[in-house]
Amino acid sequence: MATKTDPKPAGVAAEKIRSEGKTYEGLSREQLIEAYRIMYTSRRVDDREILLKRQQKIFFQISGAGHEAVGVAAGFALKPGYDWFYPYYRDRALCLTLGATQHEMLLMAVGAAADRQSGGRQMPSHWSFPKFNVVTQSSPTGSQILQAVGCAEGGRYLAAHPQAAKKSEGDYRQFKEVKFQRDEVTYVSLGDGATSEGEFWEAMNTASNRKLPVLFVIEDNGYAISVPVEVQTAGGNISRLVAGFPNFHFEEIDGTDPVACYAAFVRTAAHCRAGEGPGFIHAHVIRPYSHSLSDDERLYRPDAERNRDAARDPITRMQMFLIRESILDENGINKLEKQVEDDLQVAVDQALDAPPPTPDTIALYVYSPNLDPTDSALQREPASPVPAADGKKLAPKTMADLINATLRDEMRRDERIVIFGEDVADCSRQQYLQEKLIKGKGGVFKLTYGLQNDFGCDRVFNSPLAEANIVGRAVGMATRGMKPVVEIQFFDYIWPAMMQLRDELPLIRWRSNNGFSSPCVIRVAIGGYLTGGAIYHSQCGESIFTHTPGIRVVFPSNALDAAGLLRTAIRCDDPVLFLEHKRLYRETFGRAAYPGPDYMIPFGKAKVVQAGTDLSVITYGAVVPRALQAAQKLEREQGVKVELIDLRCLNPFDWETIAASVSKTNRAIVAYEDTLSWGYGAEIAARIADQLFDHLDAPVRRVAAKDTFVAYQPILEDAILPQAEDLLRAMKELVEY
Ligand SMILES: Cc1ncc(C[n+]2csc(CCOP(=O)(O)OP(=O)(O)O)c2C)c(N)n1
Ligand SMILES: [Mg+2]
Repeated sequence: MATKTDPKPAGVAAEKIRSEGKTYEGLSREQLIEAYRIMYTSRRVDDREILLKRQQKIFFQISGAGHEAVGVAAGFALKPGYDWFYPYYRDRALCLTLGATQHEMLLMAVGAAADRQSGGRQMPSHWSFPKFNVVTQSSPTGSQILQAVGCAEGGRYLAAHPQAAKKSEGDYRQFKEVKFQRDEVTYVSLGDGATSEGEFWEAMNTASNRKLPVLFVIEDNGYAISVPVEVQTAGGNISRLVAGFPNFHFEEIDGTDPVACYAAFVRTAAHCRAGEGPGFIHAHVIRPYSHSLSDDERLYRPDAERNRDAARDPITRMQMFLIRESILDENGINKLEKQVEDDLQVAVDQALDAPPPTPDTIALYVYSPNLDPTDSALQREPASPVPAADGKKLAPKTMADLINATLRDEMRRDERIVIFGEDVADCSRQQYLQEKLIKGKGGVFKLTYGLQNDFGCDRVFNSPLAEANIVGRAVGMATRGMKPVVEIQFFDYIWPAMMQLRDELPLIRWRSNNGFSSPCVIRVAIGGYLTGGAIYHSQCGESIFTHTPGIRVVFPSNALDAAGLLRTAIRCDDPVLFLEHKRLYRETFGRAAYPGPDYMIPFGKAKVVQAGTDLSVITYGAVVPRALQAAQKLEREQGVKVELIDLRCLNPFDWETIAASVSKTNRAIVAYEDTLSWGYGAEIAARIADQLFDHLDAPVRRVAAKDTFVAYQPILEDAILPQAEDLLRAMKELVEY
């Protein structure tokens, strides 16, 4: 093991005196004993969990065996509750060093009600300790890395805008304690296998480019389940591949040697804290216990290879080191281990006695328990339009104008808001703006135009062309209490962010038992009817997101609703997917004067666009004006009165308004722009059939797109998407049924 000492003085007595004060890369003898105690505890918790799993007293086990030394070293070099941590599942020793207890770990393993990390929702070793800034972890390999980047950016932003951290009444800020340190570091660790995930490279790119204080730790045990590192990583060594990223401090170390690891962490953390950029520690470790209890590595690793690993076991190496350095003798080691065993037994007994959660807790924390965005009290009337200088009323504005105005007013009101995405800035090369050489862009649809100019480039900036990067960073920032309002340029390109949108963003609160939350806003340009938008600029697909618990989904059809709902989205304590129909951005339909900086519409409240008695049409988005056109024609031609309902918000949706309407008209059409089968309307139709069956005089009909993608040629596009004529035909059929 690496030690840094003065040359040995002559004579035993002299050596004894010297060795009392001797340190090992700055670690005292007491710290080394403590390191061993934690490493040994970590290993023994794994051993006990394995036993408990075999006895079917717990339901899953994954160990940190072989990774203890690097974890303890990181925990010694960094500061719990000051720095931030995104540890992966093998970081048991790190968490113990930061202050977590074996008791808390075992409560998670049995899935106890008292498991504060997740309330019995997550597998063991999915760490979450708010008091130490250990942020809730999930199972997808690599999804934590971009969040760590966002977390580091959040810290840096807050250091530059300290007043933004202040609590404020009346919106999400009331419920979030925001803390930051000027020289904080964000630790994120992952395995050699996880470095193959695209999100790893996206995170490295942004951390490097923005010189962020992120400390990447690769715990390289040579395998990802059964796949060896040379298959995973070109050339077999990740350090060689990443060496070209600027601004990094790199270390490649023996991760089974806590002293060498500690020294590397101290050097790397100093680089990060000084604002020089990110750090990268590549630690070679071992994996003595197979991947998990579901894996038997003897199927793909011969004994000789496994024995070579065993010879580097950090627990035995550390034991031998302590004895060799006369820090502990055999007796001392035995005493320490006995104490660990005794403490562990108490923790195991307590965990086995701990009652499980009751099933009535399952819906807790899917959404914020503090702020209900459906509360009718949020509703505000539009401010009366300010008369223009010439006394005339202000000209009605488009949906695009009002979204832009709402963003501007909210940014003025709440300094925690940052906006980023592809092309959203006015101009990344600031000096062009300052010298007034250019006008600025502000988004491909110009929705964010002028915001960088008004609020500066640390609040409005371009991201790389990488959607997971946008959402993952937003999740990390929002976890810190920031309010990122990010943009996905086209719904058709939301899919690279799907891991973040499905497995991370909506789950942060529920899986951490309300320990963390991530209420950001994802604005997305969506939809077709563009004449030439074709397959990749016309998609809908909202039902994929309404199918995901934990994320609110909003889809306005007009300018006023867009303004009111966007404001609610921004002030909300839940994550929101805000879908903006491209065709409606500048449509004449639904223009309005700006309703002022307080205008809000609660979520889950539909709007009755026109009242009627003969048939209910339930729809949203760009189908609203088409349905209105059809309904007006039907009334002119046949005197049929259609009740047209614009849902406005898809999750939650306004079942009460639907039920009241269908109970009155006894006939229902659900119309939507997405493909017919498995679309959003299928759920509404099923609920009507299920709960309003006795009121129905006709089958529930759906009008939607054909089950294809949207084609380029306008004749095909028209045939694929639902048109006013399709709606009219269905309305006629249903009233005549
Ligand atoms: C996105 C994703 N794909 C697959 C898995 C299944 N899986 C869990 S761990 C693992 C291997 C991880 O290997 P590595 O990153 O080297 O970490 P190690 O387990 O070796 O410490 C795989 C494939 C997963 N959890 N997430
Ligand atoms: Mg591995």
